[in-house]
Parts: sequence; structure tokens; C-alpha cells
Amino acid sequence: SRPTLALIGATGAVGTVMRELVSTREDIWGEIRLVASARSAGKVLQVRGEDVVVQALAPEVFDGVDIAIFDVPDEVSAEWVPIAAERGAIAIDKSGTFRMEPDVPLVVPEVNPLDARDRPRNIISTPNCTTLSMMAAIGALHAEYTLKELVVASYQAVSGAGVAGPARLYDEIEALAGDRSVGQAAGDVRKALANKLDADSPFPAPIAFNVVPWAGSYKDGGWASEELKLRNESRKILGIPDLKVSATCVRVPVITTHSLAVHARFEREITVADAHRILEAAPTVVLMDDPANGVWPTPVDVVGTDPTYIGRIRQAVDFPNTLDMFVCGDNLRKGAALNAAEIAELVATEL
Ligand code: 2RA
Repeated sequence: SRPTLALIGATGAVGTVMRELVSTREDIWGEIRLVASARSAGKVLQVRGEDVVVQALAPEVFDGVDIAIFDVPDEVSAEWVPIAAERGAIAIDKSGTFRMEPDVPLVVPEVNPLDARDRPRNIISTPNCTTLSMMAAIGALHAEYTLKELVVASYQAVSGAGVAGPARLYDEIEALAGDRSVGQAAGDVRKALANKLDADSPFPAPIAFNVVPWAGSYKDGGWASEELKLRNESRKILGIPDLKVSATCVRVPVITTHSLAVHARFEREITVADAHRILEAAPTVVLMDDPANGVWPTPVDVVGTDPTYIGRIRQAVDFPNTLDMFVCGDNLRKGAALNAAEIAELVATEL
């Protein structure tokens, strides 16, 4: 019989995309259960064109579930993922809780699908959206040229912060619209926003008319958690424990689709033509690299689609064996829901 799937966190930003994906991808599922916090229980949501009543998170919701996909805050995953696994479900977890645990695989199906088979705790983690937004492309290049170093700057969309992110950006833009003098004197954007909006924002600075060099929580040494995730997760997914990685994560006023400027050094010389050949052959990567004709990826052209887009590929002039590139990926799709759906489909073939 067809496997039963449970979506935990079905009402969130990623949960909404998840419901759309399972409704539009090849339908391999039997029952699909929707689960959320008690606050959302009883809501009726559409999956595969049918009404499904959202159930409150409780141990019993996992009974009979083959695969449970979690997109919930870290502390909710920490408590509930092991309960799902104990009750016999394979848990695919989007939170940061288990990603770096040695007995939990961290999987990107294009890069390390076999790791999904070795899951002693019945838990598989899916990476952070910033790491995921580049991984299909970087993984393809690594498979042939062996990656040695990555220096990355991210340009992260506001929906990475959940449904409150886009809500805040739209509110700020609305509050500032119409005043063509704003944004020209230090502090005037903050002042204009303070007059019109409450201070409660998911971002630590105005996000309209601005870029914010901070994403995630504070970590030792002044690092932001997103920057360390990008380093540690890239090492684990690519299977290069000593990969040198340094990242700066920046939030930008884009609704959805993370972009990354990537400076990647390989073991041997790699030309732009080599990279084009590899990336053109990678099934989930779209090469958009014709700068003489203004062809490169941007978030507004990528949002809502599945592939990883790459362009602006250049051989670094002063750094041997090194490419500079610009990558874009929809942070809610490949960056979150799609990767989880792909892992679920991969694992379901074994059931
Ligand atoms: C963000 N990567 O963009 C995060 C979400 N986990 O905020």
C-alpha cells in the first residue's frame, strides 16, 4: 500500500509550499496528514485538491505514519522528532537541531543521496536554506574538480524568517512609499518607520531601502548562526571535513529567493567552459551565464521555481584554480520544502 506522509508545521511559510508540492508532484502517497500547533488545529486546508483538517501535534498523530516531514522551530523538533521516530516514522527534519549529529545524515539528493540510507536514529536532516540554495551547483562542480575552499556572501530573502518576514517588508515599503525624500539622510528611514509601524520586526534593522549584515542568532567570535551553518553543513554534505569556508550572511529586501556570491577554489585548474559543461549537465541546475547579453539569474526571475540558477561565472584573476559565481535558489522550495519532499520520495522508494 502507498506510504502515509505527515507534514508537521503545515501552516507555516514552508508548510504552505510543502502542501503545494505534494499536490503537484508525482503522487506517491496514501494518506497525507497535516499537523500543526494546537493554535492551528481544526483549520481546514487543501492538499491534492481535497480538504484536510489540521491535527494538533500529539504522539498519536504519528501512529501509522511512514514518513514525517518537520518544519517547526528547533525546540519543537528537539522534542517531537524523536517521538515520531520512536513511533516508527522516518523523520525528515528541517530544523537545526540534529543536522550536525554524527548519527543523523544531512542530505541533498543531488549530492549525497546514499547518506539517506544510513539513519540509525530514523532521522534525516535537511540543510539550512542558505546552504541549500547553492549546494546542487557547488556539489556538481566538486564531484569533478574537488573543492578546497569556499568564500561566500549571501543576499537572503525575508521569507527565510517565516511568514512574519514578508509581512514586515510589505509593511515597511507601504509606510515609506510616496515620500521621495526618505532614504537620503542618516536615520530618516528609522524615524519614518517608527512613526508608522510598531517596533516589533523579525529583523534587527529596517529592511526596506536597506541591507542588514545579520541573519540568525549571535555566536562566539561575532559570527551569526547562519554563517556557521553554511560552513558546517557544507563540510558534512560534501563529505569534506576540512573544507575551508568563510561566509558573511546579509538580509536584503527580497521576498523569496536567496542569492549567494561564491568564491570557490578547487584542487586543480578549472575554466569557465569546464564549469559550463558540468552545470549544463546537472539536471536540477539552470545555467544563466551570458553577461555580454545581460543574462544572469536574479531572485525576481527565480522565485516560485525549483532549480538552482547560476551565472556570472568567472575565473578569478588573482587566485589560481578559483571561480567566482552568483547562485540563486528559491529558499522556500529547494531551500526548504522541495529538498524535504525529494528526500521523502527517495526514502519512500525503499519502503
Ligand atoms: C533564513 N536561513 O534565511 C534562514 C532560515 N532558516 O533566515
